[in-house]
Amino acid sequence: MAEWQQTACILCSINCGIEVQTEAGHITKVRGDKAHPASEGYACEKPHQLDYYQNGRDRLSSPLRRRADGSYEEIDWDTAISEIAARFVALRGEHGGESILYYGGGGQGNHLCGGYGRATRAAIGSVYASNALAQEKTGEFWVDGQLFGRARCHTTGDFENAEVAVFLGKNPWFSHGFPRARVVLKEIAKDPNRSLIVIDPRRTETAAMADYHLQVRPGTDAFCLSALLAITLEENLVDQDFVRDHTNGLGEVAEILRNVPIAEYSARCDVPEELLRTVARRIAQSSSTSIFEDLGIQQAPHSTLNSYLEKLLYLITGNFAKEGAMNIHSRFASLGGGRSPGVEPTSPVGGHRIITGLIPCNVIPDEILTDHPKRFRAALIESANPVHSLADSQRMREAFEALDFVVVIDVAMTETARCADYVLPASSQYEKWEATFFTLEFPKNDFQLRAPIFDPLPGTLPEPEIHSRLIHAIGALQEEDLAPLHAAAKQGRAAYAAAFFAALSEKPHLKPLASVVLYDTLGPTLPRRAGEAAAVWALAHTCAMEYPDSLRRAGFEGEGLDLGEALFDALLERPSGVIFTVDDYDETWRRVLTPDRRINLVVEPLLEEFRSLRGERTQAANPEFPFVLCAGERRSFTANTIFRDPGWRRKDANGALRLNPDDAARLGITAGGEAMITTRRASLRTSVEISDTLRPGHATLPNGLGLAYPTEDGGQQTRGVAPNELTASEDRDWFAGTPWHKYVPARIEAA
Ligand SMILES: Nc1nc2c(c(=O)[nH]1)N[C@H]1C(S)=C(S)[C@@H](COP(=O)(O)OP(=O)(O)OC[C@H]3O[C@@H](n4cnc5c(=O)[nH]c(N)nc54)[C@H](O)[C@@H]3O)O[C@H]1N2
Ligand SMILES: Nc1nc2c(c(=O)[nH]1)N[C@H]1C(S)=C(S)[C@@H](COP(=O)(O)OP(=O)(O)OC[C@H]3O[C@@H](n4cnc5c(=O)[nH]c(N)nc54)[C@H](O)[C@@H]3O)O[C@H]1N2
Ligand code: SF4
Ligand SMILES: [Mo]
Repeated sequence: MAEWQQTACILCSINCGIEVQTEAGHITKVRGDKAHPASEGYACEKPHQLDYYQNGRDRLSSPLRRRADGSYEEIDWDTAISEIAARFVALRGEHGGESILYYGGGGQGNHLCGGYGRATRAAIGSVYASNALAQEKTGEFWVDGQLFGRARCHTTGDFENAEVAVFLGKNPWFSHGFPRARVVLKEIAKDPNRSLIVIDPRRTETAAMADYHLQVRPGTDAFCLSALLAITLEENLVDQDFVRDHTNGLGEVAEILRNVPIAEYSARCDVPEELLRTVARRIAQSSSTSIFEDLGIQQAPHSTLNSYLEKLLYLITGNFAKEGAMNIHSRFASLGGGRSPGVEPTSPVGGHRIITGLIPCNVIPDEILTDHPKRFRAALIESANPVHSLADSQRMREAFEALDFVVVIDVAMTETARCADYVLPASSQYEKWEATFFTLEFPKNDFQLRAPIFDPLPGTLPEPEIHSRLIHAIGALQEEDLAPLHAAAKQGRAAYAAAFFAALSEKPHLKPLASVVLYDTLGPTLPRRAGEAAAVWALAHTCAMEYPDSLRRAGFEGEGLDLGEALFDALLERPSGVIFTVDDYDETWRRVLTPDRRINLVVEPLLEEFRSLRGERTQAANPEFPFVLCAGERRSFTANTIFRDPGWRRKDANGALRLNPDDAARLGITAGGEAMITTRRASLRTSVEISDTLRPGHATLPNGLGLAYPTEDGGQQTRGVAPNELTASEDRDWFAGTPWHKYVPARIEAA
C-alpha cells in the first residue's frame, strides 16, 4: 500500500490540509486531511488536479539568460548568481537600491520566499515592494488602520457561528475564503433561524442558496451600503450601547447618513427599497452577523469607501468582538511589504500612497515609463506573474521591457519570465519546506509547516538557497558574522537563540538579513532536513512574544524563549498543522490599538467621497461601451495562474464569456457561439456561455486564463482570454489605487 503524506492544497488562500500519494514523481491520489485543524478533511474538487502544477510541461529546470535576440540560453547556477549579483550591485551604485522594485514574494501556497527575499532586498538596497494584495486588500487594510489604530488590525468573520452571514462581492462557493466553506454555507442555508445574504450583481452559486440576494447594478455598492446604513439609523436599529461604550464619532457619520435619499439610492443600485429595509433589519436584529467583503467591491468603483461602509455596517450594529461576529485575529507573520526606515510612505515618482509597505499595483507602469530620475530601473520578481495579473498587460510588458534589468524566480516559464534578463528556476512547493501566512482565523488560528513530498526537480533550487547564494555573491555577509552562530547552533537551540539575538543587537546590519543568516546557520542543524524552515523558527518566537496568553490557551507551555521553542517544535512534529492561538472575545478589544481603545468611526479622507456620492452623476449609457465586464471571475476551473496547462479544465476549457440571454439574443449570439469583446485597450475573441444568472448589460470572464503553454510538439497554445489585456491601469481607486477589474466598460459583438 502506498503511503499517504500530509501536505496542503496551494490553490487558494484557505490551504486545506490534504494527504497525497505519489508515484514516480507524480501526485497520484489526493484526499482531505482529517487531522488538519481547520479544514478537518474538507477539500473541494481542485486539488485532485495538483499534478498539473507539479509536472507542468513548462517547469523550469535551469537558470536562463536572455540573449540579445530575445531568446534564452541555459546557464549554470554559479554563472547566474554571480552575474545577477554583479548587475544588482552595479545598479545600486549607479542609481541607488531604491531603483530596484521587488514584486511578489508568494502566491496562494508559499510565503517563505518572501521572508528570504527580504534579505536579498536589503542586500541590494531595494526599498520599494508590491504584490497582489495591492490590487485587492490595501484599501481595506488602510480603513482598518483608521478604525482600529493600525492597518494590521484585520478582522475576520465567524461564519461557522454567525446567525447572519453576508457576502459582499464574494462568491465563497467557488472562491472559499473561510474553512470548509461549502459545508458552512449549506448549514446556514438549511437552518430556518439563520440567514444568508449575498450582495452581487450575478446570481452566483452562493446567491442561489441565499435567503436574500441583493442583485446590485455593478459598481453601485457604495449606494447600496449607504442606503443600508441610512435605514439602520432611520429605523433606530443602531446598537446604542455598543456605539456609546466602544466608539467615537457616530454623530459626524450620522449627519451624512441622515442626508442619504434612501429611495433614490435604492433605485441607483437597483435593489428594491423594501428588500434593503428587510436586510438592514435582519442584520440589526440578529444575535450575530459576519460579513465578508471581497473582490466584487475591492476591485470596483469606490472600493476603499466600500470597505469603510461595510465596516460601519457591522460596527454600528454591534457585530464586533463576540461569537459569530467580526473579530481581530492573531497572525503568524505579516504579509505586507514591510516598512523601510527613512523611505517616504509614497511611491518615488507619482507620490502614490504606500499601504502596508506596498505600492499600488496599477501605478507600477507609471513609476517605470517616465524619465523621472527616481524611476524604477530594475525589478526582482518572485512567485508572481504581474505581466499577466496586473491591470493593462500591454503597458506592463512595455514597462518591463523598458527596465534595465529584470530577474524572475518562478517554477514555470510565465508571461513575466518572458520579459526577464535572467530566469531562476525554483523548486516547487512540493519539493521544499513551505508555509503560508494566510493565518486569518478566530478564535482558533492555525498554521501548517509543510515538509516536501518530492526531491527538488534537478536543476532547481528552493528560494532560501537562491537568496543565500545571492547574498553571499553580493558580499553582504561575512564569515565572521556567521562563525559564532554556526558554533552556537551545534550546542542546541537554546544556545543558538542567545547567540542569535545577541548578534542582531550587536550587529544591526544583520537584522534585515536575518532570514538568510538563520538559513545558513540554524538551518543545517534542524531535524528532518528542515533547513528551509529556519526563518520560521524566528517567526515562532516573535509570535510567542506577541500572543503569549493565546499560545498558552492553545496548549503551549514555557516561560521566555521556551514558549516559542514549544511552538516551533510542534510545527516540526505535527505535519497536519497546529492551532497556534486560541482567543477569547476580549482579546479582540486588546488588539484594538487606538490610544483610547475605542473604535474611531470617522475616517476623514473618505468622508468627502461619502458626502459627494449624492451628487455623483449616474453614468449615461456609453454607446461605444454599453456593457460592464467583470474581468476575472472565480470559477470551478480557475486557480489564479498556478495551473498553466489548459488541460486541467475538464469543463469550460476556454473560459467562456458569460452573457445574459436577452443580450445574447439581441446581439445574435447563440449558445456555444463566439463573440468579440472590446474595451478601450483591446479587442479579443472569446467563446460564450449564455447564462440567466447575469443582469442584462453585465458580462463576466474568468481569471487566470489566456496563458501561453507549450504543446507536445514544441509549439505554443493559448486558450481563453487573458483578462488584463482588456483592463487599463488608470482605472483604479483614487485613494488606495486598487484596480477596477470588476468594472470594465466593454462592447460585445457576435464574432
Ligand atoms: N476557484 C478559485 N478560487 C479562488 C481563486 C481562484 O483563482 N479560483 N483565487 C483566490 C483569490 S487570489 C482571491 S483574492 C479570492 C477572490 O474571491 P472572490 O472575491 O469571491 O472572487 P471573484 O469571483 O473574482 O469575485 C467575487 C464576486 O464579485 C462579484 N461582483 C462583480 N462586480 C461586482 C459589483 O460591482 N458589486 C458586487 N457587490 N459584486 C460584484 C462577482 O459577480 C463575483 O461573484 O478567491 C480565491 N479563491
Ligand atoms: N483582471 C483581473 N486581474 C486579477 C484578478 C482579477 O480578478 N481580475 N485577481 C487578482 C488577484 S486577487 C490576485 S491574488 C492576483 C494573482 O496573481 P499573482 O500574484 O501574479 O499570482 P499567481 O497567479 O498566483 O501566480 C503565482 C506565480 O507563482 C509561481 N509559483 C508557483 N509555485 C512557486 C514556487 O514555489 N516558487 C516560485 N518562485 N514561484 C512559484 C507560479 O508559476 C506563478 O507564476 O491576480 C490579480 N489579477
Ligand atoms: S478550498 Fe482552496 S485550498 Fe481547499 S481544496 Fe479547494 S482550492 Fe484547495
Ligand atoms: Mo487574490
